[in-house]
Amino acid sequence: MWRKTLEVLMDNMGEFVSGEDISDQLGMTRAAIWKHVDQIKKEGYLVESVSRRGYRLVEIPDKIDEVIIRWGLDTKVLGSHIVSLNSIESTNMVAKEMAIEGSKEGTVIIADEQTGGKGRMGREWISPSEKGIWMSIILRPSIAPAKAPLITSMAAIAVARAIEGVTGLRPSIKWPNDILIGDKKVCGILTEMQGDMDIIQFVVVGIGINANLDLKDFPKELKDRATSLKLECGESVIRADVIREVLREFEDLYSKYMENRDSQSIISAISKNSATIGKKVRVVGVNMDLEGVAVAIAEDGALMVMLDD
Ligand code: BTX
Repeated sequence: MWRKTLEVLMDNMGEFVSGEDISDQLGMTRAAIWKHVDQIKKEGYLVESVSRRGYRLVEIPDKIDEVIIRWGLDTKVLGSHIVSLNSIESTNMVAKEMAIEGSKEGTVIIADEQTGGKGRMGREWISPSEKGIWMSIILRPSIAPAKAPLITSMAAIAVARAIEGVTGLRPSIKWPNDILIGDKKVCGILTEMQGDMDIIQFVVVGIGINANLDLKDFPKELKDRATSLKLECGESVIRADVIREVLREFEDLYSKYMENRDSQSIISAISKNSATIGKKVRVVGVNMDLEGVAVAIAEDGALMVMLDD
């Protein structure tokens, strides 16, 4: 219930609101409001209490909380339902369970910490507490499964744009699912889907962004291959600001694509920012191991590789 009081204080950020006004708005006693404010302070928000003037929210902490993320979020679908969790094995796992149970398109599951964060092909994704953005988005696009890689591409463009918008850094996209700053990984995307031959039932887009990790947060083997927004800009970012931007950019690309089914703008955006095209690559999959030069990205989001032969 304290979140209701927090919403009122956030709507009046920087201004005093009397306990009486809040209790009238929420239909609760002033004693209840007082308890809520006490809880809000314990949660790390800076609230001034001045007798006869009321309460004033002065500072919002860098927290993963649905109220903070929703604040000023102007998307229609993505983030229409947000579930924020403290610690969980993997947000993709929770999202898949929720999608199977019928959660609606645009649901976002986000956690402060993942104890078993997943990369592709069973790899591990390091997700320390309070340092990053570990989130999964449920989508229900009416497209053929073969087009699913486009969703990963949209997410990658959205993350790159959000990072640039919030920090001014210029990330590049390593096909298909990594965002780099320089040659270091700052974000990974894990798209998982369920469907049959012709139609997708749901897609879960898992996005891991290293927001405020310090060098000591990375294991030894990743120290020179991974980075964080904080390490690159020299100051911490407010994670909710980045999350809102990702949701906004992603929704923009996704809704346009669902409307006109034209992948060209996605392909050209991802090609323009590509850290892969023109490079020698080794493509390792479950049943393949190929080497060649990445030449282009195809209409369905696949990477076109020119093999030596
Ligand atoms: P990937 O398989 O492309 O990358 C995994 C590899 O990246 C690891 O083997 C390791 O070398 C490196 N790595 C691990 N953790 C990090 C990190 N924090 N920063 C940089 N490099 C790292 C990429 O898979 C897809 C990752 C998706 C993560 C999100 S978080 C929310 C959602 N829930 C979940 O369990 N996974 C997704």
